[in-house]
Amino acid sequence: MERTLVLLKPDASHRRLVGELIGRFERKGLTVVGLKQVLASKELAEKHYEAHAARPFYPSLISFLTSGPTVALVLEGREAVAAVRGLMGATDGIKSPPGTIRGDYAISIQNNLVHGSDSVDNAKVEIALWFKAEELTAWQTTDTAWVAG
Ligand code: IDP
Ligand code: MG
Repeated sequence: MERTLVLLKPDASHRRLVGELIGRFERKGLTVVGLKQVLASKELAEKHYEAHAARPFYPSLISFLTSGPTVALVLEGREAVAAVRGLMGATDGIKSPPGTIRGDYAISIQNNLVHGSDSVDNAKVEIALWFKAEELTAWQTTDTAWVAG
């Protein structure tokens, strides 16, 4: 089954939306196989967003990701990468449609509450960056067989 990395970024913690956002992913049908609260170091934040290192907003983005606790999750399910990206919506909260997490809760481009891996390959790299193998739980919900492959 496919896995993806989700980060509830520090604005989710500051705005006390962590439970609400985890609930959205659970209600969709995704399974939590990893979950922890992390106060990201500058090094971890820089590595996570290294693809954006040349962008003008990069220094601000690193300050943001280190400005409070991040809740990191590994979610599993059928097409988990696409499922999470759909629930997140567009990067800019204003352009993200209502019904998506960013469309419902974000007005900012930078402070947009959630990160989700954008491909299966990147998910593998990002999961390894944020989690040790022993922090992940291999398990299946009783309704797993109801979801066609
Ligand atoms: P994504 O999170 O929707 O995949 P990316 O383009 O990968 O968006 O950008 C990573 C993160 O960088 C965004 O989630 C957002 O926090 C921040 N970001 C992206 N573009 C801008 C911008 O133009 N100004 C400020 N921050 C930005
Ligand atoms: Mg991205």
